Amino acid sequence: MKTAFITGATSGIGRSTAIELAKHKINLVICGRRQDRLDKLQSELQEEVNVHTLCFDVRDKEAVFKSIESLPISFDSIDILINNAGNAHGLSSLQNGDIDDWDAMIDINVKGLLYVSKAIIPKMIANSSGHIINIGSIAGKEVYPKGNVYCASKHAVDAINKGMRIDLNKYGIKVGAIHPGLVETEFSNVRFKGDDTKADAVYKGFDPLTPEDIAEIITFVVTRPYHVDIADLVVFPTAQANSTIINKNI
Ligand code: NDP
Ligand code: 8X3
Repeated sequence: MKTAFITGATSGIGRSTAIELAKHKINLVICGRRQDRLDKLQSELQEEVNVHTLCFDVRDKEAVFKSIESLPISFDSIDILINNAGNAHGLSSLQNGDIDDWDAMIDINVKGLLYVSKAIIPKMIANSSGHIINIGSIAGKEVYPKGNVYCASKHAVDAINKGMRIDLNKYGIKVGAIHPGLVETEFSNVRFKGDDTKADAVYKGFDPLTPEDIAEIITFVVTRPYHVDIADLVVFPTAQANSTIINKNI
């Protein structure tokens, strides 16, 4: 049985991916900062597969490496890494931007992804196999008004994804990114700092993607035969044409 390591499994896309991969009998290491949610998900899934929880902040370099080193032997060999933890913090013009929000987005979405990858890649190289899925965003392909630093962080994920694939290719490790458009999760609650009215408005008037939609796509990607590497995938809800054009009448 394979083992998948999922960051950001306490909510949204990461949580749904854990549920979907469990249906495919893939053992799980689920990560996040909220241990109560990790425990709940573990108890929901552990009848189907083996589940280990790791509670750490991806910004904390030392905690990332210590947590991953602490994995019991039965979870030590990671076949699939899903670099999903991330969020937007704020939506402001650059001149009005909050420096703490910038730090959070760069530290979590970019540096956190790198730390986790750095801790896991040596195990994949030693096994000459592995599959890394980086969750980017349409914000990594386009820049939209007031998206500045979040878009920059996701453009960085796009570049890191491409760089990883070049560097890991010779070890037989697959690398690919999935770039969703609007997915209804806790993403906008985090972006708008708990303002549910603002968050809900983002998904009103059209059918957004669900986290299950993305989880099914991730599952499709990681269950392809070895010779198939889905390298880069943009996924929109049908009502969305690009990062700014959303048909709210359909
Ligand atoms: P959610 O807010 O629902 O989930 C975010 C997850 O990331 C949570 O499990 C959270 O766990 C984890 N996380 C956030 N900060 C940290 C941190 N410092 N350390 C460890 N874990 C952290 O949002 P989504 O599911 O939507 O987001 C998942 C990914 O998808 C993100 O990378 C996001 O940028 C991307 N994305 C989302 C889109 C959307 O429209 N929703 C579209 C395109 C991309 P905890 O708080 O427990 O630490
Ligand atoms: C999340 C999608 O358009 O809100 O990455 O930035 S968007």
